[in-house]
Amino acid sequence: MGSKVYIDGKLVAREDAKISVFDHGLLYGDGVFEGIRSYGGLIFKLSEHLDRLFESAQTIMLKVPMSKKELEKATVETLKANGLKDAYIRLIITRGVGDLGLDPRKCKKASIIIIADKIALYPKKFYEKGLDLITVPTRRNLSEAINPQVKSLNYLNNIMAKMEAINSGYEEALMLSSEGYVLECTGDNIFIYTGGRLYTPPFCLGVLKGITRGAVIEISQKLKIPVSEHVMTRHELYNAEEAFLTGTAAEIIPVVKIDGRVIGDGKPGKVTLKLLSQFRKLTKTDGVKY
Ligand code: PXG
Repeated sequence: MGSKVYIDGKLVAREDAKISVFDHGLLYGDGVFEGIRSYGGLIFKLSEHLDRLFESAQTIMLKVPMSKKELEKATVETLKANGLKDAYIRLIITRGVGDLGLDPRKCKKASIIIIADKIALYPKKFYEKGLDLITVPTRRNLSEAINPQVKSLNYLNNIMAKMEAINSGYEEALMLSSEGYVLECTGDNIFIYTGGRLYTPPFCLGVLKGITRGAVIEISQKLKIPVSEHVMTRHELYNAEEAFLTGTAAEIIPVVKIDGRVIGDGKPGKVTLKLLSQFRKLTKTDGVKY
């Protein structure tokens, strides 16, 4: 059985999964998306992802031509059609077909695309040895311009940051706000652990409302580790006992060096590893079954 992609109510073969060159998703990055995972036939935090998708759409004034319930059904249908139990799911809503002008009123109907594929896991060494981050010159988008809380199809800000990290010989970039506060990485939120407490930047500074970030906060509360959403400069990061990233693809990745400063003892931290093992337990038991 070949793989199938869901486009506007139909499951089509991967080779035939095509959209118009006049779709404003392509022409202008006008649309929103989600990256979701399923683990052993359980879709992790699906309702949280659908809520975020609809919030992103509401902010960019894009009407999703389906209810959350219908989208959930379509996602399950796509996973089943692909025979995948462990998958990476990409849910995309584009503004739809318009003309060569910006005017979104020309786009009569948004398009819904659901791609389910095998998850490309990060190399094991990231988890065993930890990541080495570098701060990049490109600052995170201003909330007043393209709000980072909107998971839009325009990811150039993050791609530029990723490119700068790669050009400097690093795998991942630390992104700051225009004022120099710590925000997030190119596709992951950041946490530090210091003095018995976890700290992560608040949404209002301009970071994505990570679903994994939320799950880590939930786990920390169960483990009685206090968590604060806190404005931080790099000074706090450089002097943290532990640091880690959270994201759907990454889960929890330890950070052992930032801009040449060794974090803690330079090895993945104990609290970080504890959170990772609890997170992996959660993914095995929590989710929408299909
Ligand atoms: N910040 C940003 C900017 C993101 O794009 C996260 C944080 C983590 O959010 P979740 O909800 O996943 O915990 C993201 C999401 C990739 C990839 O290929 C990653 C994301 C989006 C698209 C692709 O690594 N990250």
